[in-house]
Amino acid sequence: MADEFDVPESHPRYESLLTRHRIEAGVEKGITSTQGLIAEGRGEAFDYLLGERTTESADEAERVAAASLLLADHPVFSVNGNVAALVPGEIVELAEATGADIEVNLFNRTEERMEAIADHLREHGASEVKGLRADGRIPGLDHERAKVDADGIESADVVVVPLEDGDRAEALDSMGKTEIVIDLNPLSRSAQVAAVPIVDNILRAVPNITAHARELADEPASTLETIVSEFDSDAALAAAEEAIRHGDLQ
Ligand code: PTJ
Repeated sequence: MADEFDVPESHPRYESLLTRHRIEAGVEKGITSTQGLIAEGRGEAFDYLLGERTTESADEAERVAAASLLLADHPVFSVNGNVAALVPGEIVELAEATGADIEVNLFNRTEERMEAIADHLREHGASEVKGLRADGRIPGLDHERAKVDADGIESADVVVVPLEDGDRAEALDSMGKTEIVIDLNPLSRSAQVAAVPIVDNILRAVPNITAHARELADEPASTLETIVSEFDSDAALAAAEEAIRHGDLQ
């Protein structure tokens, strides 16, 4: 299939077709798991119901995420097989804009896939990719899924966990991390435990967090703290659910 994608941007389903193409290419390249195809289908259904747009409340959550990352002592962006296939270059830009580390963390961990994802991220400009050392642990998870880097996710104060499995999101929450979750399903456990749930397609969410981070970069800490403290995660989840259940489909 290679990397070419011939659909014109004017196509009404351009973004959804591009997403499918990237996920399929990710599977072929050994980056994305076959379960990732199923996760993609589920996300696509929610995105369709949302109107395939960034809602006002998601945009607000993305601004809060940017403020939270800028305030963090040690922010880390966690990357799985779907995330690496969908937004590799965009993650590198976000990491640069916020000073975050990038760490590969897989639900179905194999050394081959860890290496393939790290290589893929380096090809897209990442200078350092964590996760391969695996000298830290997330308590409460089985051995393979608990593996993290001691100087990465284990010691992070703020973690971005997109398209995350609910068990791991809960375990990270129990470790006291501030979690920023990107997930199109507002009812998923990951979104429910997040300090900052972002109900948006990762394709739109990551570049928008970066844009907010660039805009907020020179603001004093007090302004960023106000943005974070005024955020209501329950209201954000309720707004997303309302948009999905009762939004106008075009
Ligand atoms: O690469 P691995 O081994 O770490 O595995 C990754 C997957 C995604 C397969 C694994 O974490 C998994 O099974 O996840 P779940 O439990 O299916 O959850 C994925 C969530 O992401 C679901 O709630 C989907 O609705 C959501 N999702 C899927 N695609 C997108 C999305 N959210 C935002 N943007 C998307 N493009």
